[in-house]
Amino acid sequence: MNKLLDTQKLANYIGGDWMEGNEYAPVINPATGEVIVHVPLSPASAVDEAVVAARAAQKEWSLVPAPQRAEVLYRIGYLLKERKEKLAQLLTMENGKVLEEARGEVQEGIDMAFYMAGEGRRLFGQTTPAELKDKFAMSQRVPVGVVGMITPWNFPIAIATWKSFPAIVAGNAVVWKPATETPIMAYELAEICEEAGLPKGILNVVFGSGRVVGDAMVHHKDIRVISFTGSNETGRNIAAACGQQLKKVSLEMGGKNAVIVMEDADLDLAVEAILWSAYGTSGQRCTACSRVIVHESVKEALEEKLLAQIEKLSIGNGLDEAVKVGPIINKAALEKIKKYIEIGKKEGARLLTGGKELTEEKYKNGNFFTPTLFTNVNGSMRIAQEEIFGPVVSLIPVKSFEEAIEVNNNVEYGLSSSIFTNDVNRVFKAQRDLDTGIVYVNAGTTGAEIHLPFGGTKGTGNGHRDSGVQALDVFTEWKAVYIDYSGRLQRAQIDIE
Ligand code: UN1
Repeated sequence: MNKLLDTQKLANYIGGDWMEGNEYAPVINPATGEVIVHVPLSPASAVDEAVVAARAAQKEWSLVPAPQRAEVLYRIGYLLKERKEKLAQLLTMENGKVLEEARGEVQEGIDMAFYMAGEGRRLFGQTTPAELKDKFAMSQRVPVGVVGMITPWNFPIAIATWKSFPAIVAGNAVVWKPATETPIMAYELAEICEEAGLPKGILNVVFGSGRVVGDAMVHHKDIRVISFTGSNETGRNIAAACGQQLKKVSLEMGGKNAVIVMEDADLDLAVEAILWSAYGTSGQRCTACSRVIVHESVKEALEEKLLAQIEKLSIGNGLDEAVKVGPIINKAALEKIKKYIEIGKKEGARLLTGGKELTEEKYKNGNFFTPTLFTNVNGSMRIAQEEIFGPVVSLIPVKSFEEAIEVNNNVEYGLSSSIFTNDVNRVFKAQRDLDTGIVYVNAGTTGAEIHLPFGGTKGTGNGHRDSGVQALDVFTEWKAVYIDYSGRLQRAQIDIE
C-alpha cells in the first residue's frame, strides 16, 4: 500500500456513501510501472444509483442560498491548500507530471475554489425594462439539475474543479466519471468535499470505463448536461448522442498549438517558452506547443538555441525535483507517439533531436520518450496537423508575418497560440487574427489562468468554455420572469400606448 493513500482499493462515492466495486483495474505509476492502487470498473447501474442520489440532493441544494453554497467551496479551497503537497505527490505518482507542475495543477484547483466561491455572491442576472406600465422583467440563472462530467487523465484535479465548482455553486448536483488512469485525485477531491460539508449526493464519483460508465451517463435521461474534456473522437461521439437527445453538451478536445517566432523576437525568451510549453507535462496538455512557426531569417539561430537547451532537459521520475520531463501516461500513448515519429520521417521532415523511447535500465519500467524536434516541416504534413499528445515539436519556416498567421490557423483545432515579437502593430494584429480561443504574446501556449474562459474554436470544442465566469453558462439555464403589478390584463405587443 502506498503510504500517502489510506486504501489499496478505491471506492465509488455515491449519495455520500463509499461503495466498493466488484471488478477492479490496476492503476499504474507511469514512471515506475508499479501498481499504486486499484480502481473500480463500475457497471452502468452505478450511474443510475448516482443519478437517483444526485436528483434527490439537488432539490434541496438548489434552495440553499448561493452565498451559503459558496461557504462550502471556501472550505474546500482551504482543505486543498492544506493538502497541496500530499495531493501533488499523489498526482505525480498517478499521472507522471513533475512535482513542480503537479503543485501548479493543485493550485489551479485552489484558485478555482475561491474564485467560484466568490460567484456565490454574484451569479448575476439582469433586470430589464418591461414594455408595459407597472410590469417588472428580469432574467436569472437557474441550475440545470444533474450535471455529468467526464474528465481526462492529463489534468485530473484542475479540470475537475473547472467543471464541478461552477456546477456546485450554481445549485446543481454532479455525477463524475474521472479517467481510470488517474482516479486518485478524484478520490481525494471527493473526500475533501465530504470533509468540507458538501451535502451527500451533490458530488458523486463513479469510476469506470468510458464505454460503460461514460456511455450510461451520456444516455441517462436525468443528466441534463454533459461536460467533457478528452479526445476529439470521443467528444464527437458524445456530441452526436447528446444531439439526438437534445442534451446540452460542452466539449473541450485539444489542440495543435503553435508558437510563432518573428524576426524581431527575443530568441532566448522564445526558446525558454517553447521548452516549457512543448516539453512540460511531456507535451501531454491540450495547450501544449506542438508547432513552432519561425521566420526563415531566424530559423537557424532558433534551431541552434533550442537544440542546446533540449539536450539539457533531464528526463525521469517526476518525484525527483531535478527532473524536467516526466513519463508518458501509458504504453498505448507511447506507441502513438512512436508512430508519428515514423510518419514525420516518411513525410520528409528532418529529425533534429529526440524521437526515441528510453529503454535503459533506469527507464525500462516506465514509459519515457525523448523531447523531439523536427525541422523543415511543411504546415500540411500530418505531424503538423494532427494532435500527437507527446513531446514532439514541428518547426515550420515561413517568409512573412501574414504567412505565419495563415499557417497557424490552417489546422483543424483552435485552442491556444502564441507570438514572439516586439512590434506593437503585429501584437494587435496577431491577437485579432489568430483563430484560437487563447492567445499569448511573448509567452508560451500553456498556463491559462482559471478566471478567464478556457476553450477554443473549430475542432477544439463546440463553443462552450470551461473555467472563467463563462463556465456558469454551461451549468445554468436562463429564466425570464415577468411580474405584472398593474392589477389588470396587459397584453404584450398589443396594449402598448
Ligand atoms: C489541458 O491541457 O487540458 O493552460 C489543461 C494550461 C493549464 C491547463 C491545461 N492551465 O496549460
